[in-house]
Amino acid sequence: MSSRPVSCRLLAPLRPRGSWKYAIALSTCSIVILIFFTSHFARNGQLEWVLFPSEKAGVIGGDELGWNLTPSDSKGDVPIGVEGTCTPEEYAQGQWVRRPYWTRPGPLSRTNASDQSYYDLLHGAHGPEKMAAKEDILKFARLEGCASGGEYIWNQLAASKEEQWDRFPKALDWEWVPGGRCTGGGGFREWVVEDVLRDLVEGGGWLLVGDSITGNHFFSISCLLYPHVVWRKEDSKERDALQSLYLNASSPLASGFQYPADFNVTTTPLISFKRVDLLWSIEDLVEMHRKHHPEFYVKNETFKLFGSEPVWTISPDAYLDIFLGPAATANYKAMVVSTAGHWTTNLFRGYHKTSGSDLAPAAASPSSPSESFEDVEPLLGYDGLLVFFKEVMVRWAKAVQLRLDAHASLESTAESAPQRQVLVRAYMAGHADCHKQREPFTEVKPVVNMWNWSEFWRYNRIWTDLLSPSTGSKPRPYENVHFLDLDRPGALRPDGHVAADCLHIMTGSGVLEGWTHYIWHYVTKQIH
Ligand SMILES: *[C@@H]1O[C@H](CO)[C@@H](O)[C@H](O)[C@H]1NC(C)=O
Ligand SMILES: *[C@@H]1O[C@H](CO)[C@@H](O)[C@H](O)[C@H]1NC(C)=O
Ligand SMILES: *[C@@H]1O[C@H](CO)[C@@H](O)[C@H](O)[C@H]1NC(C)=O
Ligand SMILES: *[C@@H]1O[C@H](CO)[C@@H](O)[C@H](O)[C@H]1NC(C)=O
Ligand SMILES: CC(=O)N[C@H]1CO[C@H](CO)[C@@H](O)[C@@H]1O
Repeated sequence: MSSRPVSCRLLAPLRPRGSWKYAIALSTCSIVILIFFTSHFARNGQLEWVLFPSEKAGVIGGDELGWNLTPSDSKGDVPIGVEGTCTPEEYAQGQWVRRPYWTRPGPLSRTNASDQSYYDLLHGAHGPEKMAAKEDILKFARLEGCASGGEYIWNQLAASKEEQWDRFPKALDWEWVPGGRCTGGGGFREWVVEDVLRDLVEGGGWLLVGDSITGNHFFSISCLLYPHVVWRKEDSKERDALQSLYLNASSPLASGFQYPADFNVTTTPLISFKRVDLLWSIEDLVEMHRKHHPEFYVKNETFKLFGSEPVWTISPDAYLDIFLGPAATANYKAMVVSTAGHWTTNLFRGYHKTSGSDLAPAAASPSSPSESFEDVEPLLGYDGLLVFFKEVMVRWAKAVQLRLDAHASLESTAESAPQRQVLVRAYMAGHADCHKQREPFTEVKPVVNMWNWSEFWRYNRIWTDLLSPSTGSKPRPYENVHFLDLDRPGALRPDGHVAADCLHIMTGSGVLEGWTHYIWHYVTKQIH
């Protein structure tokens, strides 16, 4: 493993000199909120009222900031800075409802569980109930095709193994009906492909950053937006080369949009996928590990953090350069990241225990605060790896927010520049024996520990603690970095995996499509 010196610009802002800007932004924000609170309380004289985001900001009684004052007993704690009416938690608190594929226009949720219009529309017309050819899967999924093509398509659609065809069409007969305020009443945006494309063109696209599960997600989007997008990969044979979906200039929809200045239909992607397994480069992680955990190196002069498992991963600066590039090649508004699947003690071989299980908690070792590293025992197994994960993701969130702030101040003269947002999508565990499963679960079951999937929830917990506000009155710690806890719908779909394994997710079952639907809603409505 190389240990060449790291020249990572993101490590620099963590020095005290770099934090002033963030501190000023935070305190300015706090002052604004304080003044706002004080003036409203003075005007209304009602201290029990809390700030609550307007259901229709600026339409019914919204004030100048787009917030409404609503009695505190109305609806749970909605954090300041998260507008709108269908939070990730509410979306995820729904259920899978069986709706035969021929009664639905596509794999996505309607917002109204009792809406029968598709049944009415189709007058009971009945589609085939057996899969006879792999192409049938598109019919069952109600997809015309997928822009991201090749033979690969049949793996992503889970149709590659004939001996599993008896899973279909049932696996595509389920619709996610979200919970809370997302259902009925227009709380959750209805999926309309033209509206989605308009938002991607006019409001800015998405850069997806993550491992092969994010690759699954990207593929599914290429089907949802087909034939209005065309797929291209950067000119390189590398597995991690950037892949993008561009607007299909011949699509009849293409003439109906208002294109931002510098948008070029040929070169401005709507959605891109950059493979990055760990969110940091190997060199970054080796350097940070030495800094945070000298105890490993004191005990063992030949200690190595990484083993020999292959991994594709680069520095945050490298993918933020893509994200924040010029509109002609990068008109992105949102970056969606996810990681955990490669954070194993197999890749991080230095954390593997030579005896005992990596999953077992470390024996409690008495420690006194005055200890130097020579006395500290390295903490091995997942307990230790998760400590390190947390340390580097705290640095990641700070670094990303600082870079967004720096970029926003550079761009403050250009009025049309979108406010960039970074969304961290929760990581989802797989299901044991998934190819024998024929129905969704109605409640989440404990994860069976294959490939150390039983550890994934701990990575998600770290993101929750890091990115979610602890109370409704506290500003979010990283204003433009959000956590989307969307893993429940997928956790309820043991029947929704690809043919080759039980972690990757099939396109068309509604899980990946639901992520896309929710992210679109979140970016354009919740935090607009
Ligand atoms: C849901 O759909 C049903 C049937 O179309 C309709 O009667 C009902 O008003 C709808 N509910 C909401 C909240 O839109
Ligand atoms: C682009 O759109 C046109 C018109 O709908 C269609 O004929 C063509 O097949 C599309 N191209 C791709 C690559 O999907
Ligand atoms: C868009 O990009 C292509 C490829 O680089 C270029 O040939 C074309 O001139 C550009 N169009 C405009 C309007 O700038
Ligand atoms: C020291 O680290 C190397 C490389 O990680 C490892 O192979 C070796 O077993 C370690 N030695 C001890 C005594 O832990
Ligand atoms: C794929 C992987 O990382 N498997 C490991 C999960 O945890 C067990 C128990 O520690 C290991 O033996 C596996 O190698």
